[in-house]
Amino acid sequence: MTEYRFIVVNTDGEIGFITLNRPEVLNALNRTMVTEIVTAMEEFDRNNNIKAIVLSGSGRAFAAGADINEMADDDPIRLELLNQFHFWDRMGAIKKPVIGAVHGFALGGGFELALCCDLLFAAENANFGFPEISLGVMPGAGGTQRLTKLMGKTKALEWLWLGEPMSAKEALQYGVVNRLVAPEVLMEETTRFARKLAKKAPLSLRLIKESVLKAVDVPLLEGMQFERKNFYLLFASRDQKEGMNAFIEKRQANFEGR
Ligand code: DAK
Repeated sequence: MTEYRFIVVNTDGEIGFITLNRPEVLNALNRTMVTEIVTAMEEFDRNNNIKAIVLSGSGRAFAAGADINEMADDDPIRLELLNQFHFWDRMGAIKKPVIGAVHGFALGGGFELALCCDLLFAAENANFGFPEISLGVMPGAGGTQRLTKLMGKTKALEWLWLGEPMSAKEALQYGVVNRLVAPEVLMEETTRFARKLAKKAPLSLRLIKESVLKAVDVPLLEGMQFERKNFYLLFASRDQKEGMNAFIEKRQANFEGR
């Protein structure tokens, strides 16, 4: 496995865990850390033994945003040449389920990182927000787009303009997170859910994710056509035969992801 400086990567059965690990700066995302997160996600995505990925933060936060010290002197040409957005795009292209387990602050780039996850479990003490406006900038790694698609224009504008934090309860109310749990059981509950997913037919998980992400971007008819192709494709899998035969034979299906 690759050696990492700012994240901890480990596995437990079929679940891959990525933990942001700069607790002394509330897991502020420096460039190396973002590269490491993507590298670890892609390694898990390629690993046939891993069925789902859980992303979390160590210490008292998920992540308090991009590292302000690192970007304070940036200029547009340097940003263009660094092409850091490329890494964020790669996060959005992970095929396996990615579940974020958020506690404490998820601000700015930290919130954008959470929004790259497919599902979010939040501790009751989680705190989401886009404080970029107080720094004289705005979200640039998908925040204005992903938040708007989740909660609608008017609420998203309120949060992005004010830059104030959103409580975990509000995040649940507006469909930003899936579940709210007590901080002490956040990892346990998230892992339990990930294990449930790990038992499902892997190709179905993958093509459902692809189809749902498509729905966010395209008109209904185009999305339906895309869905249909994926539906046909699953009938070419051994798992479709296994799943249906198992039902008929009244036994548990044994999925292989093929
Ligand atoms: N960057 C660097 N250091 C940070 C940090 C951050 N974002 N957030 C916290 N820290 C550091 C603090 O400086 C402090 O360090 P020391 O003073 O101990 O050395 C340590 O973490 C503990 O923080 P505090 O002492 O401030 O803790 P408090 O509980 O009092 O306050 C806080 C917690 C989260 C309210 C506060 O730390 C805070 O306001 N942090 C900044 C939050 C913020 O503005 N985040 C948004 C940053 S803008 C991009 C992609 C994405 C982005 C940019 C570019 N490209 C692909 C190019 C995203 C931009 C952003 O996220």
